Amino acid sequence: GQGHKSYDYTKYHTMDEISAWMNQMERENPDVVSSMIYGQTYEKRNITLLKIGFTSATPKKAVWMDCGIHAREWIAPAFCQHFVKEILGSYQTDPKVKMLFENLDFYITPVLNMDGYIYSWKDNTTRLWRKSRSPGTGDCTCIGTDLNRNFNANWGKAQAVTDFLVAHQNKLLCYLTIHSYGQQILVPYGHPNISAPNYDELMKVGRAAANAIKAVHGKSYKVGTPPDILYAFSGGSCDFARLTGIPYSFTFELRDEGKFSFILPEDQIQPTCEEVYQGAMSVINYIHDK
Ligand code: ING
Ligand code: ZN
Repeated sequence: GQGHKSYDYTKYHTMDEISAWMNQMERENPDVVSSMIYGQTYEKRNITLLKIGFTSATPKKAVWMDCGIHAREWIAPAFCQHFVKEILGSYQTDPKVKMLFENLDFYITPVLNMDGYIYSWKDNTTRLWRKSRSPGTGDCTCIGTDLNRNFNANWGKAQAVTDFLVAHQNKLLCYLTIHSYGQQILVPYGHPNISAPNYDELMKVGRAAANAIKAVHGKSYKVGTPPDILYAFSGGSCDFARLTGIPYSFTFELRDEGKFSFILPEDQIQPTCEEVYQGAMSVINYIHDK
């Protein structure tokens, strides 16, 4: 029941390495980890999540986490891997994590936009790729769909997640989607004219997470809706999750504030993951205890 010792969590990894790592997590932790394929990318890769928790005779509530909706945000998949490593390394000794494993299932997708992620690793000219690799629609001959603008659109290329969230909406308590950069915790909605029924509570939980983050390495993460602290937009996964009925839905924008932007140096992987782990756990412990 330990995270793999020799995997280097302080480096960015290729899709092949991450896929091998996922297999390894499952192999080494068969009692608490199972993988599930829930869709296919445009280039026919299997979109796979890790389901983590104790098996239970009674239905459990669940927490969703996806990383790597946007290809160039390499710190996001690195965070998902760090998070999995941490919970697998501590559930046997840390009573709080053990309790989470008893009462919740984690559904974690380390790289959602696999095609885009692989493309962003190709060479220097593709490193800043954001979108998927599917052809555009209509007149557009360009390649790529922005997966964080296509939730709740019928032709949406984010269909695999949409279907999963709808199919599991009754058990999902919490939706976390990990992006970079900007150091923000975003709460629904991205649309400027609507607000979530539990907006006040979402802000309270978000602020507690930001405080937990700040306590680790002193970094400030802003909390608010996208129109309030970033920009208005529609079709985001965080909005879709909240509209579907998942009560706690957050977008985490990890480091930095713009100095290195998407090309966050590898020496910031570990501190970023340490602080955001505490932020995510602050949210998860709140919804668990509530
Ligand atoms: N940022 C998000 C984006 O999709 C965002 C910001 C998140 C806006 C949620 C609205 C809602 O543009 C990144 N870095 O992708
Ligand atoms: Zn993003």
